[in-house]
Amino acid sequence: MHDTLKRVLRGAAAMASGTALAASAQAADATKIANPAASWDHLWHEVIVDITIIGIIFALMTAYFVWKYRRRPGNEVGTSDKLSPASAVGWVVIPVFVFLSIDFYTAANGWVLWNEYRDVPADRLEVKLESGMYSWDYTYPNGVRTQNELIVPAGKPVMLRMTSRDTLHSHYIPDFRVKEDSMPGRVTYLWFNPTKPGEHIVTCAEYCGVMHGYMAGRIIVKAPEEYAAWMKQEETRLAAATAPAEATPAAKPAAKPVKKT
Ligand SMILES: [Cu+2]
Repeated sequence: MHDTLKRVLRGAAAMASGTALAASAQAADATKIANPAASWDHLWHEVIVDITIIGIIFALMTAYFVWKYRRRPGNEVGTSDKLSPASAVGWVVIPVFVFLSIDFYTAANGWVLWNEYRDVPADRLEVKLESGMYSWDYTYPNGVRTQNELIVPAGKPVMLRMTSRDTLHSHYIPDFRVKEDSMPGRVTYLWFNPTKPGEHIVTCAEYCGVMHGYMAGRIIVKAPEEYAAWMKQEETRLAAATAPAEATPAAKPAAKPVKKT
């Protein structure tokens, strides 16, 4: 509870002043969240608890009033007390403050988490992503490229720096609770922390054309040693493909340009 209170206060401060935001972005301390998926889930559960409590209060109040003001035999005519202006205002203002405070609480928590999420851990694997109709094209720091399949090691945060070669797309990885638009002329980013080997779906979350629904990919998380072996193999393949032409004098010139994917 103490932690939550601190988060809310920080959120309120951040909402109150843009300079607080800038200061927190420049803070020297390391990334505050290790696993965005867990943090977003935590926020989601908070929202669920909030709206469940509000929902139960409303349901009980409704049931009570339905019972209290039920129709009586003999078409009884009720009498009502006159509401003073002060209590009329009170009946409006107090519930509004109670429910708005819950909204602000949730909004402040979301704000804090978003700011923390924008800080990416320094020990990350950074991969470039170019999206296009209709594929996800990943380029690793060493030049290795993959299409519609991002292979990453378990236990290391992964950051995607994204752009688009045609229109607006949105790289969505539901399992990791992260989604970010990729668009022409701008570089955006997202990050996630795959903790154990497995496969996860990638899907385009922004309608981008007639084949939008087929723009699916996969994140394949491998154990670190398996990832290293895969990467070594890809590096060898890349080196062979980009070897200088004079190294193989017998090779015929390519008939047509190799189409990059
Ligand atoms: Cu798309």
